[in-house]
Amino acid sequence: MGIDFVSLGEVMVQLNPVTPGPIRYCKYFEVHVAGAEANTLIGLQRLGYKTGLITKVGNDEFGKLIINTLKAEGVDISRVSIDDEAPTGVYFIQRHFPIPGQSTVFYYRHNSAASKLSKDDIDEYFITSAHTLYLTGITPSLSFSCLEATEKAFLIAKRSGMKVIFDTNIRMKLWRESNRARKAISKFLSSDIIFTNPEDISILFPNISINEGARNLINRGAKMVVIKLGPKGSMVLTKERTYQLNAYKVPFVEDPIGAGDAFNAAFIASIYKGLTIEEALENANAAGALVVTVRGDIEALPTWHELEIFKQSLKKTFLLR
Ligand code: KDG
Repeated sequence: MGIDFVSLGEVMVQLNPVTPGPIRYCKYFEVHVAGAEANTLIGLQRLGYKTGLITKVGNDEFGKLIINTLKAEGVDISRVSIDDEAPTGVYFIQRHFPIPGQSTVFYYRHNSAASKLSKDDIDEYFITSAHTLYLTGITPSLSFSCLEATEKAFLIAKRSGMKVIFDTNIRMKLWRESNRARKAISKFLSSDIIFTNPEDISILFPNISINEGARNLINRGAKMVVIKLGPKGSMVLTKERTYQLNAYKVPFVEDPIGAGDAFNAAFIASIYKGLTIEEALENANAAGALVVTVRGDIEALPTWHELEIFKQSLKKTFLLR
């Protein structure tokens, strides 16, 4: 079948206000399609890889929009199913309020079609047709059946010798209690590459320092632990050493949501292309920086050529890293 990366997770319609500020005053909203796993897969598509997604959408207009979008981006949609009972998930974004430069999400996804994903949707043949399984901590938080589906995909991949990449992506609005998040996410920490951030590490390892927590992840078998520090840049830990790179400084922030997924796609694509960890971090920081300058998670995901133009343009101006 020839796909490189396979994933499972919810894709939603994102309603992003044209104006910043408290959402109750926002009159006009743009419609975007987004979801952590789909964002990264689309990022990988733009960087030349073939991807496939297992998901469920409602039998509604938003579901049709999501299918059309995934298809247009080249993602294999043969395992996207339609649930006749439950609706497609939706979320709203509030931008630049109460913290300028930051966004807040409001989910309308409880009992959504994707939350009904279950073990039965995990097709072993489809999973093993890829060389890498990409998962995030969002899918297991959606429902018990989603947790079971994620575990099944993980076990199939591990058993068949595939690579597994996992982003901890702890969304406390979904987990509600850190104990629940910790218990579920711990099941996936023997992945080959782990993407995370200091907040997630402190939820996973509450009584130790961030550095020790990150080291714990290496001790559990991860070959690389990639720590995203937002505007402060990013780090990679391997068994042998630590790498760190400052972020690109962009002239303005439109909406930072989705930057982490863009970062992941560029990092993964760079490593799989044989680039060094330093080069991968630079590309990942660049892709993340680009995405914060545009509303929507997938629109500004760059191609290799666009990444180069972006990096060169920032190097040429006084907005140095
Ligand atoms: O990483 C960006 C995602 O968080 C956003 O698109 C919404 O998938 C989403 C989620 O579950 O929070």
